[in-house]
Amino acid sequence: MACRAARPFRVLVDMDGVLADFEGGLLRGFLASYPGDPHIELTERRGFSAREQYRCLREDLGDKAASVYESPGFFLGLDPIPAAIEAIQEMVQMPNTDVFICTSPLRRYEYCIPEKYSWIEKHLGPGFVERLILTRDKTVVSADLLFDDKDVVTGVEPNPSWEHILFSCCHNRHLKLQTPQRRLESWTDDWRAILESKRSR
Ligand code: DGP
Ligand code: MG
Repeated sequence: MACRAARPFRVLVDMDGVLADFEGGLLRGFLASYPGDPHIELTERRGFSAREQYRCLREDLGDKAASVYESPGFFLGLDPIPAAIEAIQEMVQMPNTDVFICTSPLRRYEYCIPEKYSWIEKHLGPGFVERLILTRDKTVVSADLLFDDKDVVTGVEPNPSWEHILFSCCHNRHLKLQTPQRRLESWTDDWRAILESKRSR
């Protein structure tokens, strides 16, 4: 019987909150568009949905927050998360390692989707565009690791193949993890050790 070689180690890296600073861009855009309204400082952000937290602050603010990230230019204009570009460039060079960027588009996708492609090309180069996976359900994508700032990543697959590493972001910093869930504080932290420990399991 023919033996199949083991496939390369596969890593999924989320985009918003992990590579691209969605929260910083939202606050900057909100302050520029609605200077007279109350806003939520990044240190006060709680929960994945900024729209929901703004709505709780005042009913009309949820839609105003959404209008910021649904505007043309929002996704393309996001700053990279510190050290993210360097980390992903290094990760992709690692032997026996496949890296993909796995991100969920907005339901109102008309600006979001093309701008996500353009952002990757702008910050990581045209070759990286081949690595972009857009899906509303990350559980159906198979991999060894998923770096993602969303505290709970769910979908139709109850047992995703990847281990979710929670990437720290203003909205999840206060959360206490359930063991054995692991966290990466930033791209200057030891992400290489996480890959190595998973590889050797
Ligand atoms: P992820 O791939 O998990 O990083 O998801 C990012 C997507 O979620 C991106 O399209 C923006 C969207 N998103 C982020 N915050 C909110 C929010 O407060 N409300 C809604 N509806 N979408 C949000
Ligand atoms: Mg994210």
